Amino acid sequence: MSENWQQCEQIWINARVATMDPQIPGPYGIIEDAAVGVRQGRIQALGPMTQAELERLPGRQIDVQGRWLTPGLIDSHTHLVYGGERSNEFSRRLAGDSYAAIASAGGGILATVAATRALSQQQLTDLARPRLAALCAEGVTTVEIKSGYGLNLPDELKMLRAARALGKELPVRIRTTLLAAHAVPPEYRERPDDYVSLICDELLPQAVAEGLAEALDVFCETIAFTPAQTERLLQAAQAHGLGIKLHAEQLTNSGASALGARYGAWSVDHLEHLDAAGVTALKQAGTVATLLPGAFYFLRETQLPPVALLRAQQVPMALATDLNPGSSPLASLRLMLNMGAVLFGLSPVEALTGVTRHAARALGLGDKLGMLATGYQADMLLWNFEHPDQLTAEVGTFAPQQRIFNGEVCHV
Ligand code: DI6
Ligand code: FE
Repeated sequence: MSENWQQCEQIWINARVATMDPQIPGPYGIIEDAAVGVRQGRIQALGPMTQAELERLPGRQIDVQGRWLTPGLIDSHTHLVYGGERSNEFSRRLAGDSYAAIASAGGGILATVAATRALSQQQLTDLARPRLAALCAEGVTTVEIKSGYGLNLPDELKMLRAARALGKELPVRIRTTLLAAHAVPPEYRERPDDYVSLICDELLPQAVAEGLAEALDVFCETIAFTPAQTERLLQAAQAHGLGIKLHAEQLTNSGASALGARYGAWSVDHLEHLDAAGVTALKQAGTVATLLPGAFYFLRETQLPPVALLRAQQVPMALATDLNPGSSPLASLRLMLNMGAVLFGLSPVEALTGVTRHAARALGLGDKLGMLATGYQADMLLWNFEHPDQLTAEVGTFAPQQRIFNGEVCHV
């Protein structure tokens, strides 16, 4: 028995482990009859184990009797801190209006900006808590939350603080992204470049100084920021050592993905209008392509992201909820697995990889999260399904039996 096992504080035994580790052959990187040992919140040892070895194991043991362990799920793209709601726009779109037309008429993101500015940090946290709890109940252990409904210094920082506060209340890892460049605020309607300067010169440095964001994101789109404005923002992010994410090619093709790739973006997201040149740029840079089927579905988009091209070029694909009040008010990552398969043609293995290993990479956390392997964080889920394909095939039929966060079994 190796020293690694001797040092474990707690060991899950008799498990079937879908490690998601690409070094383990076969779909899902499955290890049968396995044990997973944890020490100080991390996986200390993992592997198949015979009955004789089991008898000599130290530490506290949890016998899971042949049930499955997977990595905790990661929602790598959300806007789940916001005020108000936009069901009126839903009704307008059902009657034929487009998302872009509603946005251009002062609705859309700006409607949520007004509602968000009117609330306190505590009120925003209180409103966001049930959305986050819904994700957690399905097995999510890491969530990225963006700002982007404040669009000025105090309100953007208020959003980031509200998001960070949630991570202190619930057993979930929160990563925050500054999306001050989500829309041009009404005060700057006639001079958007001045708003970009405000972000580069004040907002971004302040968020970094207070340690409130790991990454910067920009909505690069005809109704938001131009590629030139986006590039200025990416330069500022790079100068401050932030990770880079982009909302790219959602409504039109602007070449934002290739731009993001040039700046070493962790991910570019949406991508319905991504072209072949963009796919090649992502491949060369190792940037993750994040697909958001909830927004595609909810906006009744018909242009599909180029999944076959992404697959052929082996670009890592992540899946996320994009949880937000306008284009994806859908607090279910499990639903996204199903939609990723049914709407976009991902296989169940690709879908689960998109909310584990590739999602971790989309957050710059690919060396710590997203698979079960020695040295990785012990964020794990215990399930009693028959086969991991069920995670993608079914919605709402079963929940994790244990949710393990940093090696601790929790009750959320
Ligand atoms: N694209 C989206 O789908 C969300 N943000 C973005 O840039 C929508 C945000 C909203 O409508 O409130
Ligand atoms: Fe988004």
